[in-house]
Amino acid sequence: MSLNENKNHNVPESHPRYSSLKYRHKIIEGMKNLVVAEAGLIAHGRGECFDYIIGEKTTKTAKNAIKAALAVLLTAERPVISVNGNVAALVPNELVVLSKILNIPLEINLFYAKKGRIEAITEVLKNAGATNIKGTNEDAMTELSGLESNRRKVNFIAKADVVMVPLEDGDRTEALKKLNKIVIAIDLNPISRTALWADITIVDNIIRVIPEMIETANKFKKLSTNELNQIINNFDNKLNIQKTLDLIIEHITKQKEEAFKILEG
Ligand code: PTJ
Repeated sequence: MSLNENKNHNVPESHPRYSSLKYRHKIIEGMKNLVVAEAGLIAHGRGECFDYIIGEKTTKTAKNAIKAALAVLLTAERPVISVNGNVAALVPNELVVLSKILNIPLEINLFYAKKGRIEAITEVLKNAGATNIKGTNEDAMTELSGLESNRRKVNFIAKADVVMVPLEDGDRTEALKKLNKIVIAIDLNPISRTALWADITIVDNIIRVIPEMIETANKFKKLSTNELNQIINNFDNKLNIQKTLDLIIEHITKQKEEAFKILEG
C-alpha cells in the first residue's frame, strides 16, 4: 500500500476519497505554515460541498468559460492573476506554469492580513518556480477605492485591465467591476456574489481548472486575435451560469434516484 507525502497525514491511495483528502491536507499544512488563513479551511469545506453537487468534474459549461477566459487573457493588455492562501496551497506549481505560458504576473492579495503570510506565500510561489510575483511589498501598494477589506491593498492589479480572481469574496469583485476591470472568477458556488458579478465565471474546482487552463492555453496561443475575439463574442456568461445551474439540478436528480435505489434496498 502506498501512502501520500503529506507530513502528518497518511492517507492510503486506495481510499475512495483519496484525492479529496489529499487536498484537504494541503490546506491543513498550508494553515500551519501561515500560507492559508484559518478561515481558509472553512472556505475549502464550502467549496467541497459545491464540488459534490456539480459531480466533482469539469462540466461542459466550465470548459466554455475556461475557453472564454483564456481568449480574454491572451488578448488583454495588462492581465494579472490574483493569488490568495488557499490557491497557493492547492495549486502552486500549476499556477506558475500557467503564468509563464501566458506571460502574466501573479499578485498575492489576501483577505486576512496576518504577519508573515505574504512572505510564506511568496516562498511557496518561488519554490514552485515563479519569477514574476507582485504584491510582495506592502509599502509599494495602493488602495482600490470602494473597498474596506484588506483586499483593497493592490499593486499591479490597480492598473490591470483583466484580473483573474480564484476563490474571491464578493466585495472585491464588485469593487473591481466598478473600476471597469474585466473580472474572471473561479468559484465553485455558481450563485456567489463573485460568480454573479464577474464577466466570466468558471464554476469548477481550482485543482481542475488550472491544469485545464494550461492545456487550453497551449492550444489557444496558436490562434489569431480574430479567432480569440470570436470566442469572446460567442460567450454569454449569464446563459453559461443558467446552464451550470441546470446541470447541477440534473446531477442532483440522478443522485436522488440512486440514493432511493439504495434506501429501498
Ligand atoms: O488567503 P486569504 O486571506 O485571501 O483568504 C482566502 C479565503 C478563501 C479564506 C477568503 O477569500 C474567503 O473567505 O473566501 P469566501 O468568501 O469563503 O469565498 C470563497 C469561495 O470560493 C466560496 O464561494 C467557495 O465555494 C469557493 N471555493 C472554495 N474552495 C474552492 C472554491 N472554488 C473553487 N475551487 C476551490 N477549491
